[in-house]
Amino acid sequence: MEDISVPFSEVHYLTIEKVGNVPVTKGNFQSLPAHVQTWLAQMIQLCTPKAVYISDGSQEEATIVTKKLVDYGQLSPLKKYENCYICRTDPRDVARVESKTFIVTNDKHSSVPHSREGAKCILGLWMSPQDISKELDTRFPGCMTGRTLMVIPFSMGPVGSPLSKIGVQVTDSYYVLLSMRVMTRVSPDIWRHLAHGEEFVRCLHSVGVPLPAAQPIVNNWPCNPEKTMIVHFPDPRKVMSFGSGYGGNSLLGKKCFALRIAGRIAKDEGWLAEHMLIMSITNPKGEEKFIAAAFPSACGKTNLAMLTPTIPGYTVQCVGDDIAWMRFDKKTGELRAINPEAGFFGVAPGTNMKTNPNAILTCLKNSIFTNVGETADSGFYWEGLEDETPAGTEVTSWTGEKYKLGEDKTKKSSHPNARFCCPARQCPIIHSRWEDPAGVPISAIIFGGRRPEGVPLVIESLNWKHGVFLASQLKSESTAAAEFTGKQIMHDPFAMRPFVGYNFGHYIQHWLDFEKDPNNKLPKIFHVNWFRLDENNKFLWPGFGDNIRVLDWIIRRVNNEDVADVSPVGLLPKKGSINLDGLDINWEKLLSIPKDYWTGDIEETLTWLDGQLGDDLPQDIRAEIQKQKDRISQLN
Ligand code: TSX
Ligand code: MN
Repeated sequence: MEDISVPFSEVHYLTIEKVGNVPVTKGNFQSLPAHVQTWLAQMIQLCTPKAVYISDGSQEEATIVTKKLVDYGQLSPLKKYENCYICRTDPRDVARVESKTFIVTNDKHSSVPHSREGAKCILGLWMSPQDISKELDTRFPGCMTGRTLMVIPFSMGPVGSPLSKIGVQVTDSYYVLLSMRVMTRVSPDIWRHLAHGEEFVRCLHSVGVPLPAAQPIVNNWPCNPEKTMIVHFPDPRKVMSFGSGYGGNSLLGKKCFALRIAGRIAKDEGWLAEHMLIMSITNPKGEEKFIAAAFPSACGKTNLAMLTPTIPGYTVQCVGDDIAWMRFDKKTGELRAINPEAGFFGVAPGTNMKTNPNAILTCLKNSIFTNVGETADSGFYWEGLEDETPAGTEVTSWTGEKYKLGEDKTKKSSHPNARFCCPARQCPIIHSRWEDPAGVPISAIIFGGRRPEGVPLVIESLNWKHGVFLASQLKSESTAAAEFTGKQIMHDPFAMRPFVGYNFGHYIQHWLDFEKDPNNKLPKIFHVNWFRLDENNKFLWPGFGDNIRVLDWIIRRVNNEDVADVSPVGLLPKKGSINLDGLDINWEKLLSIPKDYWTGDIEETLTWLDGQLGDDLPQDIRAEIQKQKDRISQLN
């Protein structure tokens, strides 16, 4: 199979720049900062590409690369929209692979907690530097043979903001180049910000298929599933990812950098890198508040980030849908947040003009769709779009199967983890300050889970420590995005279980420590559950746009309105304090705290946290658990 690389072929061979014996087909290697050159030269020597290409992130570049990928057959245009493309992957490469995601440090317990014997730690995988070296030595040497090594300079966060961080990704995937352009800020300006030897996160990625390929390439999607491995080195701020071209495995700015590596940097520097959306809510009085919210997968985080309120007079604006970098302002004490990303990489199935019109409107141009279906008129299609697509429409599924909508209900158009990748600036409700280098001030932090039983619509924490406890015991009915299937309630503390780059006990302690600085204006912490069921398995809460009613109550609490009552599990809304106009809600069932359920749940939480974290579970959290136990025992 031919390499599709080297967009610029008409170069004068005699004048072409070389690194070692490898030609540079775009960009000027010698002009890069010296410490970047040093690292790149090592990567080039390791991966032995046939050419080096320095990306400038421009539209011209994207147009050329896109055409190459269309000619190769990895992308095809969705002609119904402007500059949109569909991509179908090798069906073996469709999601993040947690079992192959490692954190490497000299000391095991700076990466993972001292789990109790017999408890399998699911809060990160550690490997020793010696063992990982052996693994990497069987993968990276020569891995780009016959391919082009691309160099992508990017910023997480607005270029030049004091809250932003710089990375450079090396990759042999053009799909990654195009996606990184959407999800991060790729620009030659980055080089100026590294001109004085400034730190950057070193990201190396290879699909792991040197040419000629040893094995058949499926769907024109080179990957190496047997050897996939995503490796983090938090101390030297490095990521090495091999074998997968998909999402979080390959767009290294996102989960690898902005959560795992940045989380560790944040611990060292005294800030927070969290799996949170950022949104603003303006009430009918014109008062605006920003909130951050963390949910495990399959809870509709992107839908909440772009909510369309059902009650008049409220406005929601979106700052980000996945990651928040936050720090307490030294002067004012406010918690200020930026969205380090520049795009949305959202789960497509379930997204439609009812559940999330703003997401649909965001991805009608300049977007890439991966593992979705395609309609005969060259549009996208996925499960959830039934009501917006005429029955009888012919669909080609992500696996290439053709069928007519409505004829065979067992046919699936899309992989459950199919994604849209679109620029955030196209979102109709993107906040005017979404790229404010100073960030936005956060008034409340919300945690949520998919909890079919026992857990009320909303709980306010009693105080900061109790809030950190609420986040530590976060659980949710399981997800489509990870490799776990079946309906189980899984622990996902802080919605960070797959994304923490260091010892989870230290992570919880880091959160607790923010209380120690009296200058910090600590936001109130809440827990929400849109997913409680009644005895007939019917949702007790309409969710979606009606969630504004809960957000409104949360903002009242931020303003210290007297609308909450103390309960053993936290503060609950007083009856009548949530606007339920026009809804038919069973308040008692939605807000009840059944003693049996909570008695069992707190016991299970303690067992789980103690098993996972052992002596790394902070004493403050043990104390919160004991206090909550005592309060629950007094329930009727
Ligand atoms: O995203 C969701 N949100 C948050 C929206 C801002 N979903 C979809 C979850 C999968 C990603 C929800 N599903 C929400 C919700 O608040 N609530 C539910 C559960 C639900 C589903 C359908 C109905 C009601 C609740 N519809 C009817 O009862 C008609
Ligand atoms: Mn996420």
